[in-house]
Amino acid sequence: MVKWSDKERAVIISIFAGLDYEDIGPKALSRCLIVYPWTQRYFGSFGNLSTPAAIMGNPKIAAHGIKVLHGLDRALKNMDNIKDAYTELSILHSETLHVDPDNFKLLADCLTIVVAAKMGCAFTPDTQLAFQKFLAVVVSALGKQYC
Ligand code: HEG
Repeated sequence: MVKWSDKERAVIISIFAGLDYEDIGPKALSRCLIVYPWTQRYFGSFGNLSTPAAIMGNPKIAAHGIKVLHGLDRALKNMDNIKDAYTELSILHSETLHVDPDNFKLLADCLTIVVAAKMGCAFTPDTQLAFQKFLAVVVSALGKQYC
C-alpha cells in the first residue's frame, strides 16, 4: 500500500482545491492529443482533430477533459486505496476501450505540465513530488486490470 505523509496529503488536497477543472481538464487532454498524436486514435468519434487549433476548440474533447479530471476525484477521496477505487475504470479502459496503458502516463505528464504552468512559482519541487507521486499511483491503478 502506498504511504502518504501528512505534507503530501495536504499538498495534493490543496492542488485540487485550487484547480479549475473546466480550464485544466480540456488543456491537459488536448495537449496530450497534440503532443502524442497517436492518442487521437481513441477519439475517432469526437469530430475534428485535424489540427492543434481544431483539437483545442473541440467541445467534445473539452467535455472529456473535464470528465477525466473528475475521474481523479475518485483517487483523492480514496487515497489509502487508490488501486481498488479504479478497478472498474481500469476494466473499462482495458476491455472496452482498448486504451494502451502507456498512454495513462503521457496524459499524467501533460496534466503535470498544465498544472505547473497554471501554478507558476507555487509549483515548487515539493509540490511536484507529491503531485507526480499521486498521478503515478493513479496510472498504476488504471493499469492494474490489464493482463
Ligand atoms: Mg479515459 C472514458 C478517466 C486516461 C481514453 N476516462 C473515461 C471516463 C473516465 C476516464 C472517468 C468515463 C468513464 C465512463 O463513462 O464510465 N481516463 C480517465 C483517467 C485517465 C484516463 C482518470 C488518466 C489519468 N483515457 C485516458 C487516456 C485515454 C483515454 C490516456 C486515451 C489516450 N477514456 C478514454 C476514452 C473514453 C474514456 C476513449 C470513452 C470516451 C467516450 O466515448 O465518451
